[in-house]
Amino acid sequence: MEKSALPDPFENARLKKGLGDLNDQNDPVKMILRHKDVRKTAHNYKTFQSEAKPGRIVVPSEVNIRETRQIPFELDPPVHGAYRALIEPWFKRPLQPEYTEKLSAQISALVDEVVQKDSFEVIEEFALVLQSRALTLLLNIPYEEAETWISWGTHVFRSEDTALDADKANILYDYIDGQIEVAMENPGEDLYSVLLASEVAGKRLTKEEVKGVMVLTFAGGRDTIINAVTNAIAYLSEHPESLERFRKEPEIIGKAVEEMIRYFSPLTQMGRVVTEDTQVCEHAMKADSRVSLCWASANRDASVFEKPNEIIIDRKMNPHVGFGFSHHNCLGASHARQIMKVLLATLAEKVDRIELFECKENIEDLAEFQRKVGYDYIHVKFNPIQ
Ligand code: EMZ
Repeated sequence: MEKSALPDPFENARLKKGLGDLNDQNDPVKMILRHKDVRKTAHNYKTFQSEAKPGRIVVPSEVNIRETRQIPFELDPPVHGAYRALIEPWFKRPLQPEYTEKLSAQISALVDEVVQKDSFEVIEEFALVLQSRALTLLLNIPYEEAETWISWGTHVFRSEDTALDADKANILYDYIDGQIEVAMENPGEDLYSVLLASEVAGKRLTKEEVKGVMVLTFAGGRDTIINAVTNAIAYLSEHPESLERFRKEPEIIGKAVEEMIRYFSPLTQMGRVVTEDTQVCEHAMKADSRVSLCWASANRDASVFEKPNEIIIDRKMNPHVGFGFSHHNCLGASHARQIMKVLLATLAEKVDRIELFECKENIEDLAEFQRKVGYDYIHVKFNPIQ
């Protein structure tokens, strides 16, 4: 097996039952595993809600480490739509040419930094740095601020010892509270200031609502982007022919990004809370119980994807759910896609071959299932194009 492979642990359960079981902090989760069921459930926000107690739709549940409602993520229609409409244009800025140029300059500089090294660790020295620097563009704040976020490590709620680290979460909350105060005293062109000046249904956003958008922006795009970047580098180290294709046919890069997002599925699953007695996959579910939409499993469903366990770098039909589905599709998707496109193009331009040395897999423990999501560490060398 290739070191860069991400095996599919859900196949058996998906074929046999379509469901999986997870006991998450005594608040069990019925995992929905088939592509069709995942999409159907995601669409039905009335029976499967996101607007539950803050933190409860996340798996593992964050109810014990978070009170702030993440917006628009933890709202449902119709309220969801009003917030989403307000926030969405800002999160589409990554599609503007000036944004892409700045992102390209950042990523080029970073590749130039590491390309000289005999070996470097991708997560700490590359992916975390890349994600943090790119976030300064999304927030429209000074580049130097990235240093603070780099010092927080790869996940804002998770540390080495625990999946739900309250002390770590408080660092983020206090930081955001502080930044909101700064923006109130000294409004600028940054996301905090823009949100503070915005209205939904004729009412100014409250500080708590602004905090809700900011927590989502920091938390949702952190380990997900870091894993996508790291997994892409691991894959390319074992598939130099793909780098070669990006050089010769740069027009396939968009498809390659979608295929990587499908295959890596950086976010394994997202929960919903059941609002009334119902059924999923012929299984009775009680009101107030939890289900999850397992994007990672749906993305390997052989009834939808031919050769689901292979990266087909220019896959034509690719209805993946790596960025979620329906109303709650990923707000940061434009930013994430742009990062991945620029990354692949920059590597193709500057790197001849990637050598992979030692690595340790990061396995997400989902009781019944063990899912590799990326690495704890991975050492590589970029051999430059001469
Ligand atoms: C939440 C989530 C959003 C959650 C779309 O995903 O990402 C997770 O990484 C965070 O822990 O709070 O933001």
